[in-house]
Amino acid sequence: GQVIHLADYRPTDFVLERVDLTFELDPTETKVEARLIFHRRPGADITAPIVLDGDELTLAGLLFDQVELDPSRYDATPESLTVRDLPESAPFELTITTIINPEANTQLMGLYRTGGIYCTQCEAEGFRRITYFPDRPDVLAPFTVNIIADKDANPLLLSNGNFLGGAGYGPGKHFAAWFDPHPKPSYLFALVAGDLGVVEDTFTTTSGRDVVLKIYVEHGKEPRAAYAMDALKRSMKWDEERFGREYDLDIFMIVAVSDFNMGAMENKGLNVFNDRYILADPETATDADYANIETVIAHEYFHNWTGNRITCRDWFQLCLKEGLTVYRDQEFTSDQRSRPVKRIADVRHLKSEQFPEDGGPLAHPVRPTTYREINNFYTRTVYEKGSEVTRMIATLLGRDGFKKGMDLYFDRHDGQAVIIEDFVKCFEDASGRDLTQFSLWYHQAGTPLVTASGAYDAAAGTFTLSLEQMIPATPGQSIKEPMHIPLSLALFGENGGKIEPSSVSGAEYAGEVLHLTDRAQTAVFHGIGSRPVVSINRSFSAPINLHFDQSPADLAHLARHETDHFARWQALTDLALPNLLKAARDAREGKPAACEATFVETLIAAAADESLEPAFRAQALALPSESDIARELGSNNDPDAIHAGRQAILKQIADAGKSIFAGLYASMTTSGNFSPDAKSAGLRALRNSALTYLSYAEQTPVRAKAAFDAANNMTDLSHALTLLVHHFPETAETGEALTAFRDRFAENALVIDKWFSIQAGIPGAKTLERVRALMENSLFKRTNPNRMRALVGTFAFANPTGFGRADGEGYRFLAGEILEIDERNPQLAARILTSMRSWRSLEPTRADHARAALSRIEQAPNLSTDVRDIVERTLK
Ligand code: BAL
Ligand code: ZN
Repeated sequence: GQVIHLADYRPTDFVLERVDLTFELDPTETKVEARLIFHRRPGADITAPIVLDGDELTLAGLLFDQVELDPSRYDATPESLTVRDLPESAPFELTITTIINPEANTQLMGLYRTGGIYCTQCEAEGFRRITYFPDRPDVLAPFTVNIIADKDANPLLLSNGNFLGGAGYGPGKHFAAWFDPHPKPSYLFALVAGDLGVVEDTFTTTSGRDVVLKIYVEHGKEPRAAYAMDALKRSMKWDEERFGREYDLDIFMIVAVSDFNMGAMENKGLNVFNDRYILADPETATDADYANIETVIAHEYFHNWTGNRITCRDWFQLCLKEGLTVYRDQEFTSDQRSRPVKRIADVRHLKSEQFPEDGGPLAHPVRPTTYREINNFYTRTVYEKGSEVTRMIATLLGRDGFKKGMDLYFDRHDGQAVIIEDFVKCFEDASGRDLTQFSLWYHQAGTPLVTASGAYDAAAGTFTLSLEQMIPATPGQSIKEPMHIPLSLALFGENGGKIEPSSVSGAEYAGEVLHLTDRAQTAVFHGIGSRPVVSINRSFSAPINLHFDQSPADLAHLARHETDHFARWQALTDLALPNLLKAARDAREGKPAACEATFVETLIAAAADESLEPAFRAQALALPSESDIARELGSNNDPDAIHAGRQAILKQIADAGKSIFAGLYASMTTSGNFSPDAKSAGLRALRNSALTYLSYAEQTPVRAKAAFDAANNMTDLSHALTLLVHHFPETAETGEALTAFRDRFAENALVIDKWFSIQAGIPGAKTLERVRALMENSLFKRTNPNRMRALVGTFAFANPTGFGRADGEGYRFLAGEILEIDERNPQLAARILTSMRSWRSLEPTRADHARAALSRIEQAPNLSTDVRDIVERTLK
């Protein structure tokens, strides 16, 4: 694959007026007839041929205005179809026939088979595996789709838009026709055919349109789609209330499939989902599963406006729809659940996934300017940092200003394929605020580092805050400009109350937001009568690393008195981190860990504080992860020492808080029937966190095994199992629990994924042997992406001591797996390979092993573009 540059963008020479597709479905020989009506774009070169995209295609027929085209007028290769001598301005019709093999499509891009049904995935460039087409997001047209198939095997024939009609079609066959009136790019095309069960409901929009809602799942699984349906209706309502966005077709369908590369796909009117984001019941789904379902349902639904009605001009603009839509789904969840707890969870995720990306060889701007393989840009940076950038616009403009900008965006660009600059302009026009400097957030990669120091002058009654920003060099960007960093900031007095400054000089400060715009800036807060404790970057208003040397006493003060609960959690984390870093260093030198008393006391006080939500307290007790500690340490990392140090700290907290944890374990119970709501989930989270600490204190699997035996929902069951397996792996209790779990859920693929991933996460060098053995287990399925991610993905991404064992065998194992997966499913292989992105921060011996494993991949013949791109960038 060659490198694609944003600067090379130009519109197509031909405008696509409409698309008429006919599929004659067959597992191995599906015939696709595409009738495409084009005209030459006014002003385009009148000699230009039309060049359509293909991927592994064979042309089986080509008509020009219904007449067979002379071979001298076209060239067809698997990758393109070029037609010459076309009319200067009159519309013309190309009828293209291709024969494709869904059964053999193991890439899961284009039309493929999963669980006996036909389904499609076209984003980003899958449609070109179905037929020759101008397969780019700025080519929009209305689609008509006719589907012909065996009636018995495929009672269900679905595509985008509204149902036109259907009937018998010769012996044993039938057909259905669909029409989508909303012009759309090919990446939003979908087709599903097969035999599935359905859950139905209806939704009436504010303007009175009745919409039929259908969720299709495997027969027998219908009851497990109830929560997804509920989440869908709540999403539809919320988008009307918060963003004024109504649904625009007569029907909205979701199909759940078990083999899917992504989480889900927002095809117009016909979302296709990885079934893990649809299926849930108390027996088989954890609270996290329910929360994920709610999020993904909302996310895909919200794309109907941010992505579908207004789409991207080119794939460099991916954050235009993804960053914005993540922001919208995060806001939805915040409104449905607890805002601070959601913010804590999102920031944890951002720091553990996006920060390492932004700080490593795969770093790229939110709006990149080059790519080799677009599949590799569905990244945490485009999605989650993209959301943070949108959130900062909302912070800069305020809730009303942001709403005005969004309204303008919907008004101005409905039906268009646009770029980030169009989006930002709407907020500038709506607010009058210049966002030129702010826009650097889209263009400069790397996590800014803000260094702060404060000084109080009692005589002058001033507090002086000195701030400096530094944006690290990233691949292709060595020099950076200072950014506009909105820092939510407040001052707290000794009694815990807020101190309001009489004025602030040296920086814009309004609505409790301080605007850092220069490389170095000094803000002076006037009218400060006593020494303040300052809280910076409250609610994580900017996605930055903050270095601010605050005393443990000041952090403890914020942990008790901050009105922003996210900032309380941040203060607790800032208290924990130095202890964890020191423990890792001590463990490396064979010294015992020692934990600061202020930290332990403050943490336990927060855990016991009944004025705080249980879910918040559980988040506080979940200390920074081993990869968080590795990121803070930065270089020369030894995963074993980090693990040992963290375990030692956990043990000290467990011993110090034993009676508190025993009390929480006894009292944090839910009553009545299981409910997946946020409050009940919070109780379970805190109770399970208490169980973990108690087990650390007691150092026996007895309590965890009792919890496993008593569990009446998957949250408690899988928590107890994880505790047993990760901390007491060799005990009889653990062996029994693992077997019981497998036997009970052998028929449930999503639960068996948990069985695999829990074992893949066992700390320590021995886990690799277990992973290898599990790959031979009869329940293991190489071809299923969820299963592969559960075992190999969890091992590589979430097991620093197992994957990163000192002899390098984990990296060599991964290299072999990547090469094998790549032959079948390059997208999946490339994704799992990104687990190597932080290899340079390892200590030299491990880093050498990692480099060697990466080199082995790099030198393998026949690598996909996907894997080649990742491995070359990772090694560079
Ligand atoms: N567009 C790909 C899946 C998603 O982000 O919704
Ligand atoms: Zn999305």
